[in-house]
Amino acid sequence: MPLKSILTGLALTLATAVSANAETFEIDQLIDLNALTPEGVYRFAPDYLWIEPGDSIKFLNSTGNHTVTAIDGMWPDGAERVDIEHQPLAEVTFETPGIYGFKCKVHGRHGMYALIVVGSPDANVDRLEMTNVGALGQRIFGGLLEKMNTDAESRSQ
Ligand SMILES: [Cu+2]
Repeated sequence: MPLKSILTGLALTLATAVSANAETFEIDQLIDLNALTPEGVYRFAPDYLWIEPGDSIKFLNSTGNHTVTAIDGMWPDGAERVDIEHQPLAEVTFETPGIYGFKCKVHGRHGMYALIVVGSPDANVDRLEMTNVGALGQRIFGGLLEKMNTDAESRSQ
């Protein structure tokens, strides 16, 4: 077999392997009147995920009052912004590594925020600006970034 076709075959095998490993996750949007804390009432579930480049997330229930919206200052350079409204299901594939901050435009003031890490936080961890989320948002993102740091430590071992 000529070398070129061997290499082409290898490249195809690798591409297939990468896409075969891509995973799809789900994030639901809830109004939970039985929640124990005010910020638990309106929430993304889960509100934190670490995924790999090429993975996808299905955002559920952006109907009625919920949105899935990129937060200015908490988004990697070059990554397409997300702004989902009035859709029962929207699937987004994430390719650009970094930290992604999300809010619900309607319930952000009640603490409806989420944090997603794609691959590694390094791209924008030193440039996160949380000036747009208020004191409650900063407290919530503080907790989510702690989860991220714990994950980063366990992944580096
Ligand atoms: Cu909402």
